[in-house]
Amino acid sequence: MSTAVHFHDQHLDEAGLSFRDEVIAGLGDSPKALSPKYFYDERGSLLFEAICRQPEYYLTRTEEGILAEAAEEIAALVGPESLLVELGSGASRKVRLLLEAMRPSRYLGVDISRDFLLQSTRRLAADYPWLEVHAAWADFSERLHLPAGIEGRRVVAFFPGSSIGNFAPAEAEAFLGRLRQALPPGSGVLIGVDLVKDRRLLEAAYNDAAGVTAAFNLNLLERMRRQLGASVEPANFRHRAFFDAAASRIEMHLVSQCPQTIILDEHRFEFARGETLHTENSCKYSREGFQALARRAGYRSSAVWSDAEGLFSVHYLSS
Ligand code: AVI
Repeated sequence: MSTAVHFHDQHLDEAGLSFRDEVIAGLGDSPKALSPKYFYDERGSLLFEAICRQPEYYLTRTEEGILAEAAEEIAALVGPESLLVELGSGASRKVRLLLEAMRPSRYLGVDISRDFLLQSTRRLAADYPWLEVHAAWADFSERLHLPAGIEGRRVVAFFPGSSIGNFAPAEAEAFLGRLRQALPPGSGVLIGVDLVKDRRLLEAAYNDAAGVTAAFNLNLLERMRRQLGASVEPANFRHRAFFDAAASRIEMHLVSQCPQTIILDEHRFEFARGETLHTENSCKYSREGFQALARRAGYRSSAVWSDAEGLFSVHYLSS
């Protein structure tokens, strides 16, 4: 097998609104809001990797621990000769645990951040010469389809990191339903889901002492300046993240520190002092709550794994 990556360009901007259009729509809205998918330009993807290494951000290391322990069991559930599709592949180390245990014949990484996707899939191709590696540059939250010609005998979609939590529950259900339809019958979904827990632990995870999550949040404004030429002063905003227990979610905002205006071409967006731009929701579930959501999306919950402290869960859903 060659170490080349088969690249599938799924023409991101055709799939939905472009960053510019969404900034104009989101900053013009009341309250102001923007999709968290725009965090992930190259700098944002690197900052996210750094978040995953912060001591307060328990999600990554806990999920890795669960996967390391359950890898053989997962491999047995999935069976050999499969296609492993990783949604939001980033620079993930987690998938390596699965690759080594499952030994799928093909791997497809799907990510919104093109350069990051290419670098990480090239590394996989170099490290696993027996694996046929594909990369699809795509916004899978908008449109899901397997690139032509790479269907495997069995498909397993791996959606780690509790990224499902960045959808509202109704959207998560709709997304899982679309995923089920995009995969051949008999496919499975292996999905990491963060569990609801003590507010202090949750809030610490999104307010790390080193300020990496703050930099990640503020990078959205820097990206507007870099990529769109917007006139915006990130230093005039502050990161805020808190747990809303009623909605069972962490909310992230950028809080305007003074009255100010963001200018993008002919558009002007006024911010009052204290007004926020809502940048992310990160929903937290109980095991049973997530199983019920998956059932509504048409899946059978075949297995759930968790850590000893009950911080995080990994579900295997069968379609
Ligand atoms: C990618 N996603 C699951 C992360 C989360 O925890 O919601 C993104 C993140 N936002 C702030 N910290 C990490």
